Amino acid sequence: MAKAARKPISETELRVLAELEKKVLWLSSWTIHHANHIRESSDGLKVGGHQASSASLAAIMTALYFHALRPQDRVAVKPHASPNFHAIQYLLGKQTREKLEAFRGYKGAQSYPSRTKDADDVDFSTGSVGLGVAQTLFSSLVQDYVRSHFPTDRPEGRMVALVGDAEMDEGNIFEAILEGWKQGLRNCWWVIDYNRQSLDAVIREGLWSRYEALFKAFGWDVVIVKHGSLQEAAFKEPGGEALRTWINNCPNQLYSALTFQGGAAWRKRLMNDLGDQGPVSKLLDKRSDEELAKLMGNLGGHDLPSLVEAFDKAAENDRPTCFICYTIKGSGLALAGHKDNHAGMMTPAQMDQLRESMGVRFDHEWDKFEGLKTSANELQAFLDRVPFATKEPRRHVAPHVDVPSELAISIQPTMSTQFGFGALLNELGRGDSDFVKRIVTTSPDVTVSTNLGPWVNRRNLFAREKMADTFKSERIASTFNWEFAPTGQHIELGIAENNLFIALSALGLSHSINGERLFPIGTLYDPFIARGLDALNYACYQEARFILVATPSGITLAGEGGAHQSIGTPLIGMAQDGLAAFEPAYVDELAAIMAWSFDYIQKDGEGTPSERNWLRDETGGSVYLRLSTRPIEQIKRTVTPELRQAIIDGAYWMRKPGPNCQVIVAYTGAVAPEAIEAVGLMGEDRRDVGLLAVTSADRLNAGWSAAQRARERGLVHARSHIERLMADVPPDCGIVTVCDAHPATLGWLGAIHGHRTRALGVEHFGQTGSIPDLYRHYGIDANAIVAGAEAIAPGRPIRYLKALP
Ligand SMILES: Cc1ncc(C[n+]2csc(CCOP(=O)(O)OP(=O)(O)O)c2C)c(N)n1
Ligand SMILES: [Mg+2]
Repeated sequence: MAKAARKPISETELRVLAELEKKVLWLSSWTIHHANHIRESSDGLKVGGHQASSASLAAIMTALYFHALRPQDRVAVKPHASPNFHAIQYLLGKQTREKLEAFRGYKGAQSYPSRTKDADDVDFSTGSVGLGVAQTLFSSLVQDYVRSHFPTDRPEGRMVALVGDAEMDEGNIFEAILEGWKQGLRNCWWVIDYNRQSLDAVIREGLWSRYEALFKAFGWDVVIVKHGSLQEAAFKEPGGEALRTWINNCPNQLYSALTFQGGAAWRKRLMNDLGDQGPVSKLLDKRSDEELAKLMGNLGGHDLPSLVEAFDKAAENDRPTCFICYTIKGSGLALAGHKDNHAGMMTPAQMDQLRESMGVRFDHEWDKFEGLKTSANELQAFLDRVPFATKEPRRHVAPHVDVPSELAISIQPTMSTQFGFGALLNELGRGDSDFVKRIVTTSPDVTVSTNLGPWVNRRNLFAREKMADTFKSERIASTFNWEFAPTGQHIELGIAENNLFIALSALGLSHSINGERLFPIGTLYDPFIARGLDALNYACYQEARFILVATPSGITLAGEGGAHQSIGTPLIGMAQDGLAAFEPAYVDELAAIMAWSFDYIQKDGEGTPSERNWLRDETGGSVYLRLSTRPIEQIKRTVTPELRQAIIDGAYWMRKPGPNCQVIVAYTGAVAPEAIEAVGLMGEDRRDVGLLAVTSADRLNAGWSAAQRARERGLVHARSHIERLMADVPPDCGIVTVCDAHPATLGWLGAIHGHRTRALGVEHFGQTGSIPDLYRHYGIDANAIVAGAEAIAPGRPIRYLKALP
């Protein structure tokens, strides 16, 4: 379909945009200055890294927010340009003066744009460089996924990242580019703030051409916005070409240094290098120092006409586009170009100079239109018409989707939790409910080895275009019949765990961004959580909702050995905010946890803790399941509602300790058989031994902390689940805890009521062998449990104890 010819921007609009750019620059600089020099700060911490970084993007963000963006577009703003974002939202009436005045302060506007903590409609949080950038790419892929499955007449949004040039050093960006190419990325813009400065340094020469080649290689359009309109006009004057060539050959460091020094320095240097007593000298002579500095600072990224044109042109199609915009860090400020300016702050005197040049009176610093030439009425009318500033909420709300309270599964006598997971999904895959249609699985090249294969057989791989499985059409027998289809419900990723987590972050925000609820399930090997840990943290920070299934785990994967053995992941599960971690031993437990999870990930209520377990279950969150490939004998039992609840709350007595109990064993996960065996061995010499099955150390611990806090605030009857379970354990009883993970996972249980505790677990890794070999080697087998019990619990020697290796 032919597109309507692009209408060039009017002179009036350009004039207003220039006024707004000035205002954005002023307000962002003032916000930081205010936080440092005016607001009383008790901690004495100054705000670095914002004034120069923000100034670098003032024009680009003005052109985007006040002109190019539409309400359906979503943006990840370079972390240190957060003051610009808040200033823009302030001008648009979506940010308050109070929050700006409290920038970086308690409940004030955040230093780095925060989707959850800021009140002015941040689309994607940023802060850890590189992650927000990749998030835009995956959000675009998710938008395509959602539109394929749930057609809508809502307009397609564009996902835009404002990227620092040094931010491009982050490897996760490159992993994302590669994945985007595989998946047919569209509707994604990355605008690189090419100021050639990072935190520490001025960057290498010629980086832009590497970026250009790279992006083109992966199918992106590349738009280089190098010279502004003043420079382009000067190049057309006699002698102008010589100036263009000089600029093009000027090393980054020199350009920065001259920018910092100003007009006279520019003149001296240019006359030295280019002075010809002819046209070039004339070109320079006819400009005052100030005009010359303005000309040399007029790089494309600071020139509204060039930016508007570049954005308008690219908006004519949906191709992924990278804009390399030449800028000067600190442009328009006294800090411009200085290599130390990242943490630099303007002095009060410099700020006064800026105030004067901006025509801002004392005590009118926060006035929206102070010092601008255009009338307040005209500016306000313009702001009211800005497409991005729609009155409609830009965040969507998706209705709650009914999920089954129990999941069907036939439990085999011996089974692993990983196998159970595959079987549960396979069963779900037979269904056709709205809920099942909204499940989307994804995995970084471990779909088969984490047991998602049967599910994918039923539900297919997702691609915008249908693609047959050649093995199937050639009638070659395979366990896996995987076709790509627009209706497919599995997104197959390349091996890059960062991409998995950012994909989960994007899928897990679909309800808010696309208005369609998804139930994302991502699988990976447990040890490789560490590879994508910052991206996992990022996903949780944005309150994305997903289920992470990590399997296999621990030393229980035995023969795989070495770097495949995870030790610390349960501690990650406990420590990660926004993530409820479980490590079930039995498949019926897993089924109960998964059913609960589908509901939990949809919750978004207030954070009042429940009186039952002191967990804030109404706020919801994401879920991490640490599973195992170890087949273990399943327990024949009916999961009663009470048991189901206890499994979700984090623990239940597999064997309740009697009144004369001298020792209890608490275990989590795949070591259940060892714990059971040890309790059996001790039975002849110790009475009433208790066995505590822990399904979630994380939730037990969180509930315990919350109940203590509640009691400290006067709610004397507050009791968490674990406190109630342990209430009757006699005071002199010992506790042996055991898990295939760091002993600290359960070691804290003794602190609840002051029981002596021996925490068994894994502190070293890397050995290969069979499960019995390794459990013996690392001291988490039945004998080690018995030895631990004998060491801490009263009573006579335990007869079955063998010498420890
Ligand atoms: C993952 C991560 N590592 C380090 C930092 C600290 N840091 C903040 S900004 C920055 C340099 C950014 O340079 P650039 O992206 O070019 O932006 P500019 O400073 O030019 O605005 C660094 C290293 C961070 N925020 N995130
Ligand atoms: Mg930079």
